[in-house]
Amino acid sequence: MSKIIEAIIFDLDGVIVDTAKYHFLAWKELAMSLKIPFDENDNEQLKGVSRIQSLEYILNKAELNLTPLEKEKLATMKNLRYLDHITTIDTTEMLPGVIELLKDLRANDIKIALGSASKNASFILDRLGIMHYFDVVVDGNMTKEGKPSPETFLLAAHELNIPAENCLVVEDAAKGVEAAIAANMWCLGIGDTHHLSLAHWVRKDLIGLSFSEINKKIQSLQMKS
Ligand code: B16
Ligand code: MG
Repeated sequence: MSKIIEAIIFDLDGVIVDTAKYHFLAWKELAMSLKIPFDENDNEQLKGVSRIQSLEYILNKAELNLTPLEKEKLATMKNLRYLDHITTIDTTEMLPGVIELLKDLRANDIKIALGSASKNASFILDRLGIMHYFDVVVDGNMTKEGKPSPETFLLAAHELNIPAENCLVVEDAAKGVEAAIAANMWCLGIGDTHHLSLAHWVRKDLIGLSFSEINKKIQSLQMKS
């Protein structure tokens, strides 16, 4: 079979593992300590967004101006709370269909990368015991610009030595989809079409998805474009 897609770049939070709920709890605890309201809608805005940009979003809600050092302290506090929630994370928290897809991609000789804004990405992949599936891991420690900048995904493609147009990004966040499109890559959004309208293709989840289906879908999208 001829392959348009030679590499798949996975986002982490919300695609491989359901950690968004722990980010939410940790941000909510921090926001409450600052007496700033924070709800699920706010959390949706923070998906895929770096830790410091997320903090700035929360502080802006209360028009709080803090020094860079004060912000750094709050970001560290949030991360310690988040780490408390994820220290015992295990394979039971992986999202359905992920392992089967990773195995199928390996069997089809497709390169696999991680493209996450999280600075905790390697810790989480290790805890889940899936690090060995990844040819390349790009995380928040390696990039200057967060999503929607294409930097994360372009760096992953560069490290894989695969042209951007032969990469498919799998993302759950609107900002991540924007980043994939800006990188000139194909994008599969995971979640609801309402948040992910810029993606080339949206699925509810990864259950039952195989490389053969991905290849067929991208070929049909390419013919239409
Ligand atoms: P950390 P992703 C992102 O991961 C999360 O979606 C986002 O909510 C979080 O603020 C960001 O990582 C930074 O995470 O505080 O662990 O460095 O979705 O790009 O895999
Ligand atoms: Mg995500």
